[in-house]
Amino acid sequence: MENLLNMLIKAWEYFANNILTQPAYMIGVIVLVGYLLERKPIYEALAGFLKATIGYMILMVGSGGLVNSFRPILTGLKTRFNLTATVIDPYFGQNAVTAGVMERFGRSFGDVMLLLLIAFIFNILLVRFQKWTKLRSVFTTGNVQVQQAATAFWILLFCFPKMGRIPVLLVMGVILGLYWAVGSNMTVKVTQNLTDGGGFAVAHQQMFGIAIVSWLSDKMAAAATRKDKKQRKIEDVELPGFLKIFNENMVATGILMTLFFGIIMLLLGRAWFEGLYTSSNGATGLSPTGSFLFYILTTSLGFAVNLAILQLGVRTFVGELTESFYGISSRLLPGSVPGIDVAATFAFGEANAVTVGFLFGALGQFLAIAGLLIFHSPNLIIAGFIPLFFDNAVFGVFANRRSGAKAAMILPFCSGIIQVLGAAVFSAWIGLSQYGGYLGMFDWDTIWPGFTVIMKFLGYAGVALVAIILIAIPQIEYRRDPENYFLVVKDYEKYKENKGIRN
Ligand code: ASC
Repeated sequence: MENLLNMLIKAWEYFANNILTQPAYMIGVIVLVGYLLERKPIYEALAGFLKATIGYMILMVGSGGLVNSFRPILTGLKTRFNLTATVIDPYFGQNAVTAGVMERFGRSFGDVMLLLLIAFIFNILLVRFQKWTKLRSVFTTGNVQVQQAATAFWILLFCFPKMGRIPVLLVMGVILGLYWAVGSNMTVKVTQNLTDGGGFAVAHQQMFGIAIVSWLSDKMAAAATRKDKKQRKIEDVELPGFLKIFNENMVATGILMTLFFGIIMLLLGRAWFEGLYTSSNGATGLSPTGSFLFYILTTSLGFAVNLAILQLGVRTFVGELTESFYGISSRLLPGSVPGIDVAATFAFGEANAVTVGFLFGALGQFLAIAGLLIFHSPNLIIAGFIPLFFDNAVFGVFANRRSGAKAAMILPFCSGIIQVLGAAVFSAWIGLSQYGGYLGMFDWDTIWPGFTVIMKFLGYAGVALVAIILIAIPQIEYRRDPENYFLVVKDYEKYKENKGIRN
């Protein structure tokens, strides 16, 4: 009996470490299973597995390239100017939990993986019982699930420091599983609109954010129509004279990022990058004989390079995923879509919206950080590249698609301010700022702090209330349009016909 249990644990660990938390293989396996369920020949299923996995790996080269080049530049501000500050970045947040959870709560980080498993299974069950839950999406982005499970684990211990090990896992497993299912479900319709029936939802760290931004954009669009004002999308803006070159995405991104990162890099100074070179044994940074000007240029233009790689990766795997998921949604999980990395949306919509969203988000964040400095906030925030880019750029894309250029500037700008202020207050309150990092993505600066307040002050009744709120959301969404609610994933063409959507 004990042997069997050990074997099961080993098998789970193997699966968790190699597949569940490695989204490239996770997506590959989903494609493989989907094709097998569709009774495709095994060689086709394997080919699909390879294409999806390789495509996802390409996406990760792009998104990893972005993060690795620009994260050190932003966090460099902390060391360069000797600031005691909390870095908002999911990996820094995860490290902060790992560093503090034993010291502060006497718990081990190992439980985080169990929490992840419980929440994931719960998410699948919620979708399986769709008839009652109205949930349509399974969260598959494993790298992000680890970070969220870690932060959620901390939050629950903060609310209930004395809660036993098993209750912690069960309670948070339910709340987190609900958040994954409900959050990604909220992105289903708008992602289908954006991708013209791409057959996936977003499973990341700003799902409520996407729903809020889309809702506000729709309101802005409706208000403009009422006033008979023409709404211009970013792609419709005709720039005069030499500014025309900004219509080409790579040129626009190249120029804007060179200006943006150029200023920050000049602020850090040449010596800082030479120091990076020495400490990394030449792996990154600027060699003492190199040109600083060209170093800045290469780094900044790398933004457009990595974005192009990322988009290529998405195009490689999305087709396979859409086609194969039919097998899963027709046999295992009816009426469902996979929730995948938010980066997948960057291959759709207007490419310049990505750049616009990022830059306006950065403006908002820097303004808020300046506010923290001016008002001598006890907790200072350092902008992390991941919240800056993956939250705000995606808000830009959805806002531009649903409303236009104005929404794509205003909404990410507001998000930037909210991210910094939310993270500053929340990370200090729950004690993670002490360990130097916080997850910091949009949902974790807004709705999670809200959940935490409810649970901290209402205790177990608060846990129940949070669960009820989450359970109620898809019910409300469903009731608003019962006829098309499932159709939007089952038959997007028919859905468009019903709604009178062209294109
Ligand atoms: C995150 C995180 C990443 C990136 C990646 C974007 O939140 O932890 O590694 O965003 O998922 O593609």
